[in-house]
Amino acid sequence: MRTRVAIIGAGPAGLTLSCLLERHGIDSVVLENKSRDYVEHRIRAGVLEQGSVELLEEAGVADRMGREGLVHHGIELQFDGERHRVPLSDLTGGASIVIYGQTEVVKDLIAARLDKGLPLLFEVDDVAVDDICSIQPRVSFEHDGRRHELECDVVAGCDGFHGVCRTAIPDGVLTTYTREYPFAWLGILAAVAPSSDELVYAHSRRGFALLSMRSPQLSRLYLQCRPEADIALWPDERIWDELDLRLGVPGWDLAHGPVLEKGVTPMRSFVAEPMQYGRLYLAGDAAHIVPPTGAKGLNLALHDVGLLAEALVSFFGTGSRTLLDSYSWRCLGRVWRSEHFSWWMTSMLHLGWDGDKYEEKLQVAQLRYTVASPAAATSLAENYVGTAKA
Ligand code: FAS
Ligand code: PHB
Repeated sequence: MRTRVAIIGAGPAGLTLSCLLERHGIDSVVLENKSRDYVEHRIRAGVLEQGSVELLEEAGVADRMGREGLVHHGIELQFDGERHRVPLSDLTGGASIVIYGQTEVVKDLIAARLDKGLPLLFEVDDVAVDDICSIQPRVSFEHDGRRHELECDVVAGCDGFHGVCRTAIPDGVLTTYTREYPFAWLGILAAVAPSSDELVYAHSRRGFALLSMRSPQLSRLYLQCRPEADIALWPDERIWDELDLRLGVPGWDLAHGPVLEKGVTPMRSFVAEPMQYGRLYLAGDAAHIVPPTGAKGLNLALHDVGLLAEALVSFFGTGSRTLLDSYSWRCLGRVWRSEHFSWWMTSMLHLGWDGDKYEEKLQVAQLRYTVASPAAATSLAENYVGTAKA
């Protein structure tokens, strides 16, 4: 087999890259080790920055999102039993966010690829990346009981944090930066209309909670828990009780409903620099991870592949390597802006387990300043909608 670009991973990064390249007549092969059903139902992100929406429109996969996505112009910060709106669009010259589940983005991308009969292989095994410093890298893998070899000009490592591409880079090349948090998120998907028109990020003495949604009939809610939390010890009733306690404000009730899915997501910050080596280019979670508090993970992945697609179009179109050689540098500014914002939101909203009253007072002071000061609110808003200068 031979292609221009071998893309490892059919998550949002790999799939969006394949669609963008196809729009410019550049062929690629996408290799995914899970099944189509698995990747289409893996519940993850829900917030798309305006820039991400525009990129998906450029990739030609935004029609259903345009019909079904929920456009939001603000979020709510809650603390000390008060709820305050941050008017995102008013503070950023009209920028907005769209609530549209990552599962739906992935379904739209897969459908677009398969409808055109373009190569997207699911359930591949034992992927190996070789000769990444030559002008002819090779990707080998098992599929349908046979070993295959894919020759290519470039390998795009879009295989997430636990993939094989980052680890194909020799020891000593990468510098990694990491931060573990003593928190995780217990998330539920519930068949009940959201009890708020906009997202609610709630700081409380019992810990953080987030009210989000997927549609007018589907709620997505999270609560801060310990990393080792056992979901089996969280029956639906206990989850709803805890969400009531953390999100409740006078005169407002959280509607309950059937829980369709629940799970615990660990929280970490991670960056690998540089995001390229030889003819291998890393994008998305393969290169960096952020805690979900800032709703940046998916958006950062899409930003990476937008830059990578632009660089590959230039390389294959003109032979120029300028954009490819500066790919990592052009990504990392926004990566670190998102890392900082995600760490800042997480630190401001999540209560430590040690009951440190001083830290709790600092958090409330930061929250109160953020909603009271137009300058502070604007800083949060431009980071949240993705227009902050890196
Ligand atoms: P992905 O991990 O999505 O995709 C990588 C793909 O590569 C996967 O399909 C994987 O199966 C495949 N793969 C891995 N190894 C392979 C191999 N050896 N060969 C072939 N394929 C391989 N972000 C938010 O903004 N908000 C959230 O609420 C949020 N919640 C999250 C919850 C969880 C449990 C996780 C893990 C992440 C969450 N994220 C969230 C972040 C998430 O949305 C990621 O940022 C986003 O999926 C990144 O997309 P990709 O880089 O494409 O990586
Ligand atoms: C979600 O809807 O899944 C979501 C929204 C905002 C976040 C994280 C997750 O910060």
